[in-house]
Amino acid sequence: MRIAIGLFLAAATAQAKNVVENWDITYVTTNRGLNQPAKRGIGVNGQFPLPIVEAEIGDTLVLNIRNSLDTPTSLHTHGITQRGTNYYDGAPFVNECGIAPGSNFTYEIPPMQSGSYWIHGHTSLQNYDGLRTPFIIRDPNDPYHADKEYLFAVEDWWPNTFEEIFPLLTSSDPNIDLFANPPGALINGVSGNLTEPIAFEPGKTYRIRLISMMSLPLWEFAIDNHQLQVIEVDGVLTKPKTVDVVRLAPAQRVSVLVTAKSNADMNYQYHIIMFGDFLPEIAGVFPSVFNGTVVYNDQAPMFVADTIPSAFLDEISMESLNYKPAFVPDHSIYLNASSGFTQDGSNFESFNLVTYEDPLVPAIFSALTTGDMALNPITYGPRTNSHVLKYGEIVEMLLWSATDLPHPLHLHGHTFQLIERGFTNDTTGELRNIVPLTNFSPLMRDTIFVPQGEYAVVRFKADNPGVWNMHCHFDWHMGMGLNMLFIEAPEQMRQVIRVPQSVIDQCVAQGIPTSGNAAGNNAYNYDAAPDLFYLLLDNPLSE
Ligand SMILES: [Cu+2]
Repeated sequence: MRIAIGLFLAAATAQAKNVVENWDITYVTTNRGLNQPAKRGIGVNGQFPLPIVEAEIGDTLVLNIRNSLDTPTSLHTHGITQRGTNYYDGAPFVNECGIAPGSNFTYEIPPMQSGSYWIHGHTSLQNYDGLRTPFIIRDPNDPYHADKEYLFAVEDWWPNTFEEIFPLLTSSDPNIDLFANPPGALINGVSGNLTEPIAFEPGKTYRIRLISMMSLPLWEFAIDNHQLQVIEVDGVLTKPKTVDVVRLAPAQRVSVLVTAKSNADMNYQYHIIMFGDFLPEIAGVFPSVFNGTVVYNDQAPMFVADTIPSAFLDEISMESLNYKPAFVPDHSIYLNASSGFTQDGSNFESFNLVTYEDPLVPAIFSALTTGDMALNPITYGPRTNSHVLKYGEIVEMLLWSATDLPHPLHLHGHTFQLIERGFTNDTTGELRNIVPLTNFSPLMRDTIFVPQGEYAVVRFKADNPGVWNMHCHFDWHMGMGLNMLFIEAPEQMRQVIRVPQSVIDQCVAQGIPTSGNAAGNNAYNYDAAPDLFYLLLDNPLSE
């Protein structure tokens, strides 16, 4: 028995490898093959699309980055919990100082999870300008078998850069049309109009990975006359759930298994639809329908469907595969995601009317260097909306979206259990939808979509010492301040987090301090940190 275990470990060690990516992050001016003007996007090694990253569970991802932009950059491996490597989570002024222009930096990320993820820029919405790519980690012992895999990674591509659109987002001018230059869709990096056929053989099973790298729209995936069996949500395996259509909000991922027909008498269409109830209908743009072919037989006729299904996943009824009943909360946090306005009518987004701005000192350094003051949220500055968590406590977030905007909310470093959904105006609670509290394993994911006028209750265990962003994954909203921080177990952080010299060197190169509170001082003086300004729920300029 002892020998068998030894052999198993040796085999596992021998298989683990470094997956090395050498990326020179560069500007690329292009329209990505879409019918729109070219813009200055952000590519890798002078090219689009970016290389897709693939690994096996146990591998280490080594991302060798050269920053050839004229501004700092950083990369977030979305959904990877970064246990013990908080400094590689990629959020500037949270986990690191950003990679200085003209310099090199290496992220070394042991991916302990399998599943469907993505890697994207986290500095100044570089994601919006194209710095994003799928990241797939396979598990040779995956309980779900498929004969073959297909991937659909979908992103929107706007003809303006984030720097160009940002002043329009916050402007007090009511006549600005944010959709005057609407986006196109890219499927697997190329124009949605060039959908690739996929081949099915009778009787075989296919795993289709759906990865949303959208900045704003949602999208749906369906195959005519085929059912989709959901088996993975945001990297977490689920009990199989049969659906006709999968809808994804920005940053969400889903894997489905599809069993092919038993004969090759017909071919079928798959559909990818880019849309958003909160987006204006624009002829030829929203909603956008892209049809591709599922080929069984070149000679066979095409099946014609009457309708294309459209629906959210019923997440409340879904279960994670490993039995973990609903957590019992120790600490509940109400987070109202809402628009807010300044006295002059400028528009921001906020949690609880605090609109986020980077501290002067990255929060990881404040947590590691300020002693007992690290337990006081104000140490991280008045504009970071920091919540300090105790090691191991169960944290409940009540995510409230009472205003006219929906939000895909993403927590770094964790997956959370979905416990409850409902409507913010449901005073009697009749429409509350709550998971069973026993004999049920709530869905766990890292990005939850909260539609306008609705709320969600999620819970997670604070067992990953570090500083973690929680933000809206609509790039527009994150840029407008819908962002906050969890300072998770700062005392335990000091025992497990050893920030590499390469991270410190990037701060030194950019003159960014690596100790003290958000203002680089002791915790009782944060005058130099970005100051809180009060937002109003209603625009004072509108009648
Ligand atoms: Cu949002």
